[in-house]
Amino acid sequence: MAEAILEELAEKLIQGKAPEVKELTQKAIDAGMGAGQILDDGLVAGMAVIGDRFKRNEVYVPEVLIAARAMNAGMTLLKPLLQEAGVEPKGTVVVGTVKGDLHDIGKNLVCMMLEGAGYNVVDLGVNVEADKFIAACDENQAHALGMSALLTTTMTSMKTTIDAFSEAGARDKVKIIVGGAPLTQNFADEIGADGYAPDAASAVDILDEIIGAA
Ligand code: B12
Repeated sequence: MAEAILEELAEKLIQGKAPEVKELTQKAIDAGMGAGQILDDGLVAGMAVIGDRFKRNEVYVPEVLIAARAMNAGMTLLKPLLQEAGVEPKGTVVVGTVKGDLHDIGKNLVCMMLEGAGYNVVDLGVNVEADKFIAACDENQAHALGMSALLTTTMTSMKTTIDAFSEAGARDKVKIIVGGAPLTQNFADEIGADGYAPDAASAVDILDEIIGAA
């Protein structure tokens, strides 16, 4: 019975059906299932399928956004219960688009995927200066920082930011991952990032790997 509800919940999330996801989340809660179980075996399981399909180009940005909206519909019911139950997130990740860059569609997808995978995400928005990244990582005791850049002219802000972390003595406290259409693994290596991912679903994989939260 429990398994059937959670399977249906994952399936409706994959289909992007927000009202049904909300309804089934409530049904699972009413059936006495734990918030952590509903999250992991229902919502996160569904989002993982979307992530895999997105990686394989079987679904595109709109489908991911619609699935993320459905995920949020379930999360509004689960969040208070998760807090009450003290279910720990996998880790805290500060995310932002670097200074001079206003592109945020990819960054928002990364945030949604990370939240969907069980991370606590602090989204700083766009045009974020190095000092703001450093302060936010410190205030939130972040395990990781994710930086996004879509312009060849702003990719360099990533190196400036990583250098600023080193100068502030904060580089060892946080793992740094980078992404955005013009980036490559080579570039990430050159600027001293800990990880790079070409898409939002792989961002989860790389983060799980480098902070050991899989
Ligand atoms: C939409 C868009 C805009 C919108 C942005 C709206 C918004 N809210 O984001 C607007 C109109 C504002 C805009 C403005 C500009 N844009 Co523009 N824009 C685009 C466009 C068409 C799509 C970008 C996008 O959203 N892609 C979809 C997302 C899902 O993909 P993504 O961002 O790459 O993200 C994925 C991965 O890269 C990865 N990822 C992303 N971030 C991160 C972070 C981490 C940590 C990780 C792990 C992974 C990761 O995961 C994401 C999901 O899978 C691209 C062209 C293109 N086809 O890419 C041009 C493009 C990026 N823009 C370009 C330019 C030049 C500009 C402007 C300078 C234009 C102008 N002359 O004013 C301004 C710059 C404004 C500024 N200061 O930022 C150029 C950049 C060229 C270059 N080599 O630098 C492009 C490539 C267009 C072109 N062919 O010339 N733009």
